[in-house]
Formats: sequence, C-alpha cells, structure tokens
Amino acid sequence: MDIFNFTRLPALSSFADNIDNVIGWVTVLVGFWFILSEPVFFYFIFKYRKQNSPKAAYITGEEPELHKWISRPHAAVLVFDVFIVVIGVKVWNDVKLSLPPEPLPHVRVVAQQWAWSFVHPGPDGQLDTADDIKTVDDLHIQANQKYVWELESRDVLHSFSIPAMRMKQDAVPGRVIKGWFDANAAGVYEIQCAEICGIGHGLMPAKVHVEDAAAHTAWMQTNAPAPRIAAN
Ligand SMILES: [Cu+2]
Repeated sequence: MDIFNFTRLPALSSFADNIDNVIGWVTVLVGFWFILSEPVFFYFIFKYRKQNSPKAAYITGEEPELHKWISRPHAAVLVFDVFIVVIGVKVWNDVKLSLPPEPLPHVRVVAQQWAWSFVHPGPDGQLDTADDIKTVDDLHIQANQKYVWELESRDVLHSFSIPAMRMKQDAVPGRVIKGWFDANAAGVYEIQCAEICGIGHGLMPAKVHVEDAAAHTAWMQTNAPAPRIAAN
C-alpha cells in the first residue's frame, strides 16, 4: 500500500511494497499505543508532582481493581503483536524462505574488506563459464527479470544491503547464502554494507545498475571476455 511508503526511496523490487507494509503496520500499531499512553504518562507526572502529593504511596498493584489497568492493555498489546507476527511471517516466507522457480539467471556477490565483487553470467546465461563477467563495486542486472543471488564473504561478516529494494542479507564466511530479487525500474541504485566489518566499513559503497533488456544485452556484449583461442 502506498500510504505506508513514508520514505522517498523508490520501491525498486517486486517485494518492496510488502516490506513497507510490515514496517507501516508496526509504525501505526506502536504509534497508536504511543499516542494513547504518552498524554496519560505526562498527566500523571503533572498531577502527582511533589507539590500536590508529597508523600509517595506504595501500591503492589495486586488487587484486581488495580491489576486490570495492567492486564487489559497487556492483552490488547498481545493481540496487536499476533497481528504483526502473522503479516510479518507471511512476508518473511515469500521474500526470504522461498526461492522463485528455476531456471533463473544467477549472480554471485562476494563481500570482502572492503569491496564487493560480482560475477555475472555472460551471454550464455550460466555462471562459472568462460564468458562470465566480473566486476568490482558495480552490479549489472536486467529490469523486470528475477535473479537468484549467491552471497559469499572472503573474510568477515558483511551485510549485502540494497535499500531501494528493501533488501538486506548477512554475508557469512564459509557459507553461500541464496536469495532473489526482481528490480522493476531501470536506474542506478546504492548498495551498502550494513554490518560493521572493520575500519573501512564505510568505504565499501557499490552500485546496482538496473538496465532494460536492450541496454543489458549491450553491456553484456561489450564486457563479456573474448573467447580464448587455444594455443597450439
Ligand atoms: Cu562490509
């Protein structure tokens, strides 16, 4: 829902609206309790200030008449919590747990202190073949095309974050973590490392170049390595 897009960030991925929705509901529901409770809080601070009530009374709050002021709002907050968990788990499952059906192009994302390297499939559409295109700090993808990314780290924990896609995933040394995205508008967007990974952490910004099909094909043809000629 657009009403929940509070930021001016573009909603680049197909799942950006779902993530914004969860954040929007959390903001609205927590905001409801905040707006309800703060005036009561300040009213009591004012009403029972020292001048009006010099002697503090000790109340255990165990009597049902008093306890209901805790237990009833508590139950209401729990109902709201269950609502947030239900919509959150649905989005988590759709975005993080399930990968879209293959075959899809894969891109490899490798984090290190302090840069990102990317391996793109070349014109053959397959990773780990001779026409792979390797870049540093520039990821090139085609708009409106689902990709599976394979995230690795060469050294420490990093976090692969594309704010415009509402996407963030830790890179863990020794593991290959897969996920997916589907960028819906051409443009150049930021990639950030979202996990303090050493003194150069702030020096590893990168860019994702989302290109329409023709521009992406042209980029691939210009950058694919020339086939090797066997020596004889
Ligand atoms: Cu990092």
